[in-house]
Amino acid sequence: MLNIYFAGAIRGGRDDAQLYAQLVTYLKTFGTVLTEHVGDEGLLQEEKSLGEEQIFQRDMQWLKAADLVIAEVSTPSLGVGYEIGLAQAMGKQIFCLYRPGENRRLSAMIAGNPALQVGSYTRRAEAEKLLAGWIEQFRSNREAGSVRS
Ligand code: 6K6
Repeated sequence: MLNIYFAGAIRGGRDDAQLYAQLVTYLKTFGTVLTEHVGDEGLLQEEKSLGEEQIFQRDMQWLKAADLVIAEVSTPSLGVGYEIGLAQAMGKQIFCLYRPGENRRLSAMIAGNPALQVGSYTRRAEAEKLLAGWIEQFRSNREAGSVRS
């Protein structure tokens, strides 16, 4: 079973919250999504009862436990950028989904980072296709022993 860490903007902005929820639902067909709250307003409200440090410590534990990290990076977020950097330092496989928009451009720290796989999409179905392809690739690399488990 795969442990998936899904990252998406929280304080960075919740414009894509519904999309995160849909992507989390899709990802749950492949494994356990450790960070379901990122797409769930109800769960996120519960998170408010946790202190900031508790949130940080718990998310770090989940990041360590994750097999792969999927970040939706269309809404710029300090937290998501930080999670991506840490995941890279931990040697995790990281896949970034980006929806180009008129008034934004993806940070060069993500777009120019050869350690990340960044996929652009317009519609959710395209994002899901990218996810399915990445997860398939991750699984076959893991079976071949080229990715640590
Ligand atoms: C509830 C309402 C507002 O804030 C909360 C509780 N906060 C968080 N709960 C869980 N994970 C969080 C929280 N804040 C940030 N994160 C982590 O950072 C998530 O894993 C997201 O991927 C990322 C979002 O960072 P920001 O900078 O956009 O908040």
